[in-house]
Amino acid sequence: MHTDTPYVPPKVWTWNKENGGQFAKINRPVAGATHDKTLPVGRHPMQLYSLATPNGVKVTVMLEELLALGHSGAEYDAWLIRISEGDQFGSGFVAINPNSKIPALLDRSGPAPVRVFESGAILMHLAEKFGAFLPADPAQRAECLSWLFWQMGSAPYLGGGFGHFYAYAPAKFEYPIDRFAMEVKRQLDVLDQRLAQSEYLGGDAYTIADIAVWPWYGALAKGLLYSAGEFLQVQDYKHVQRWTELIAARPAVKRGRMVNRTWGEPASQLHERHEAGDFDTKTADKAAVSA
Ligand SMILES: N[C@@H](CCC(=O)N[C@@H](CS)C(=O)NCC(=O)O)C(=O)O
Repeated sequence: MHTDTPYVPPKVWTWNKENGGQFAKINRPVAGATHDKTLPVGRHPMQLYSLATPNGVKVTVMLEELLALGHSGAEYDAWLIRISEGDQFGSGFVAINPNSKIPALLDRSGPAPVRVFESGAILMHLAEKFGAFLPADPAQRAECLSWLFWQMGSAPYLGGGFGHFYAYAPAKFEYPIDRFAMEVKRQLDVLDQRLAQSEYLGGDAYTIADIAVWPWYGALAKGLLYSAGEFLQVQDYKHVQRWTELIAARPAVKRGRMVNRTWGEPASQLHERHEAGDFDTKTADKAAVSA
């Protein structure tokens, strides 16, 4: 509970279930399943269990990009995991991701299903499997993977650090907001300086580095994350702005953003995706009409 008295940590931390904050209901200090629940399995080689947060969008964009290139092996069923309702703690989900976070992929294309969790690992798995969006040339590959892992290491400061204290914490505290705003502006400048040198993060080609970074930093640059555009003066990062628009215009990106989305314009929400035609017939606006 927040009070004005300075906090003195006790000798031993204990779990205070009433500590407030937007995610207090789902946060726990232990791992593992809370209930039995089998996951549904569709007919396609790739079974994705996810939600359209930035981490989820990385994978649906990648699958849509692969399909756009003609890789039919990337056909997928995208099942909705409602993290605010604790679906990530169902036994079936935990068997695929012991870390209980979306996105999680079950690749059923081989003799035995392969589970993959962590969005960066999923992007690499798909890129290597289909030989796409990850350059073969060793120097270009190293540059691409460096930016991919930059994203994995940096975004927690943006989401769990800045976003949490600026938008979600039960009260506004200057110290963490100041600390994480400084870090996020530094990160935007890192991207801006890189994108002043090359069209995409990895170089001349669009790669899984862009697919990983765009859902977070592109959304931030458009002022769509945490309503923080003005606070962080995102318009000043001109090269990030150019790159954000370039990627947003890709048809596969437009589709990928819609999958497993349960908020925003009904026409932008495709709660589950099982067929390419679902984008035309099953968005929330149309589902509401046919219900
Ligand atoms: N490093 C992970 C982060 C995944 C992650 O944080 N997922 C969030 C949604 S964006 C989640 O599932 N949260 C549910 C929870 O923490 O219980 C990845 O990139 O896959």
